[in-house]
Amino acid sequence: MNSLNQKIFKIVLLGEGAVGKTSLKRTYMGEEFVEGYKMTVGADFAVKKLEVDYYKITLQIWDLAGQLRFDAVREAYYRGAKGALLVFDVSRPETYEILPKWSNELIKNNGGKKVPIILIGNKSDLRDKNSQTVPINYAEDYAEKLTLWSGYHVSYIETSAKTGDNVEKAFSELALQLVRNLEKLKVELGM
Ligand code: G3D
Ligand code: MG
Repeated sequence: MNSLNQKIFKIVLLGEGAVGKTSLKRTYMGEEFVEGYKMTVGADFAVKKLEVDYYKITLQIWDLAGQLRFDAVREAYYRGAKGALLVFDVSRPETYEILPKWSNELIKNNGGKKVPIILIGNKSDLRDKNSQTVPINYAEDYAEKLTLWSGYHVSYIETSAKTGDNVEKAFSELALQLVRNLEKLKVELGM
């Protein structure tokens, strides 16, 4: 493996407050799932290394407060993002309805550049306990819309940061999209 195959990607977690962004990041990083809601102040990031195909990938995972007050922080947050996990809470339909606001914010603050996105329905463990959950086919339809809009294939994945279900898969699926994108670029450039 040569150094050309080592890549660092900044990715961002997007979505309304309390959908589980910080919990997803923590679970993925192997940190304990903590009950007791703490607002993320400003932004912070975690670093995770993984291998995809022949690439050594470093994911810089940025996590921002859902709260919209910190304008300056938000701009720095989106700048240079190469991909995003767009997260809603399956048990709170309003967090699904507002997703377009987040995808538009991402593009607006990223120089108009569209990037690979994975749509995440988090808190899948609450599906059985709650009759008002967002239907899976709604989320799949929206992922299809995002695919047409962004020009990248957008998968829909249901996760639970609480049980850990599909959390690893969500991040590695995004990493895979980022690598495929690199490969596509190489072909286009005749490399
Ligand atoms: P945010 O970073 O998007 O704002 P947090 O969201 O990660 O802070 O999570 C908000 C609340 O949702 C927390 O609840 C957290 O424990 C809970 N949560 C996150 N992911 C899941 C999940 O997959 N399943 C369930 N059941 N709960 C989840 P509390 O009550 O601790 O404040
Ligand atoms: Mg948070």
